[in-house]
Amino acid sequence: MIKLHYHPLSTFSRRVRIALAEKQIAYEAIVVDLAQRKHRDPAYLALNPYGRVPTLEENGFVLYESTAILNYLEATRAEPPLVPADLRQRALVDMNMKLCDIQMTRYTGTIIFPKRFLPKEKWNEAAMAAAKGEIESHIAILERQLAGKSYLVAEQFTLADICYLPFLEFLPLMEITPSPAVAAWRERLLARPSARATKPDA
Ligand SMILES: N[C@@H](CCC(=O)N[C@@H](CS)C(=O)NCC(=O)O)C(=O)O
Repeated sequence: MIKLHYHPLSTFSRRVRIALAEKQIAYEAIVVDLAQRKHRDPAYLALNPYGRVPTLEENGFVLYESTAILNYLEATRAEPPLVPADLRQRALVDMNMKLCDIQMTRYTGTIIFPKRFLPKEKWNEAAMAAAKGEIESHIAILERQLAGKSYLVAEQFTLADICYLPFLEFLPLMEITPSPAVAAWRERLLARPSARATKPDA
């Protein structure tokens, strides 16, 4: 059985939990208490030397990095499919997964982490404003991409949408008002049962 080391407030862990829910895969959920710095314990670092969540284990096989885990779940449990059958469309899913990390999540942490977990005195407001600008530029590109479409690729809910979903949750916290197509896409994604079941408390 799959074991997932995760934290309930972790955005990257949520990607994997959503995929597991979409595919109705039973798994053992193991909370890594980040507040207690359990991700820095030698036992956890032996599993994942980067000390981050999520980490997946299956019969001695260990995998970290949420996008690699999503691809592994898709490769080993194809139903229901979270990538299109067409190879070019599938390549577009990969491209969008990568762009999510280099154009979006690279910047969201600068805003979301302090706002969720640090007192205001510790916020780096200049860095947060710069990050917000980067995210808004990316969202302007997504707006054009999503115009007249329900999902990022192939009119199908895919791993690319899953990658964005936990971060779209926090657009209000980041004080980013999404443009119409992005707003509709966000609502569509957040309404999924897998998203509702994994919504963080804070
Ligand atoms: N690129 C990683 C990012 C994972 C990540 O940054 N997880 C955060 C929680 S959302 C974490 O474990 N932070 C603890 C730390 O970096 O010390 C992935 O996609 O899995």
